[in-house]
Amino acid sequence: MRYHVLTLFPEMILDGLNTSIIGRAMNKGLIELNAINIRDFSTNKHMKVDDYPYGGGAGMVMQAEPVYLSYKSVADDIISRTGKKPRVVYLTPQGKVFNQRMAEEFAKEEDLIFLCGHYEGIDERALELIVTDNVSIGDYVLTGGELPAMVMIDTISRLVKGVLNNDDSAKYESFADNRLEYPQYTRPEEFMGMKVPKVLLSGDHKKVEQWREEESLKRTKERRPDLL
Ligand code: 6GU
Repeated sequence: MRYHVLTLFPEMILDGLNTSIIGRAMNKGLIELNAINIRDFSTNKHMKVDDYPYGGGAGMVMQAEPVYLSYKSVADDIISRTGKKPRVVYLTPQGKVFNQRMAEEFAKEEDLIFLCGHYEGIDERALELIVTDNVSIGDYVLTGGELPAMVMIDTISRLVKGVLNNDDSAKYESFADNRLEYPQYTRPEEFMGMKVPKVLLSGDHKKVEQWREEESLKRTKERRPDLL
């Protein structure tokens, strides 16, 4: 899986994803992360990438040209390498709300381009030319698309073969069956007077599995009844 992130803050993307499981996956070559600075494609002598909105109003709008040129710089390579146009995800609160099913769909791609906006958004003409998917990560407003892109990359990457240690752990975690995960415990057996549920110490795998299923369902009913 190759991710290409078009952004004004490439260091935010690279610094945010070089740790822990995703960092290890990059070192192992299972995923590749390419952060492209849109500002590098400004043709303005001051490296400007934004301007006032036509029609007036608050804030600045990212200009079409540097966004489009940054896209071309990666898309042309991808097309000549794979023979097909990559999906381009624009991170926007106006998009479809991201979920695990969408992550599974995106995980099938070889290359994904993420376009991160800032200020009051991006000139609609650039979006019209390049964007294939508008995606939001929830109903609240962030200052830019970088955190949402990182959220998507993290979620998609753990579905890529070899990224998680245990090949099975991707399947059995929250949302796999629209159920939340069961509670987990580790040593010691007693902490602040609280004991680990007896069944987990019993060594009876059948019983453990049954208990976990019950807890999973109980937790989902309590915390996320909307999933059932
Ligand atoms: Cl994708 N972008 C911004 N700016 N805010 C958001 C979002 C995206 N998803 C939820 N809020």
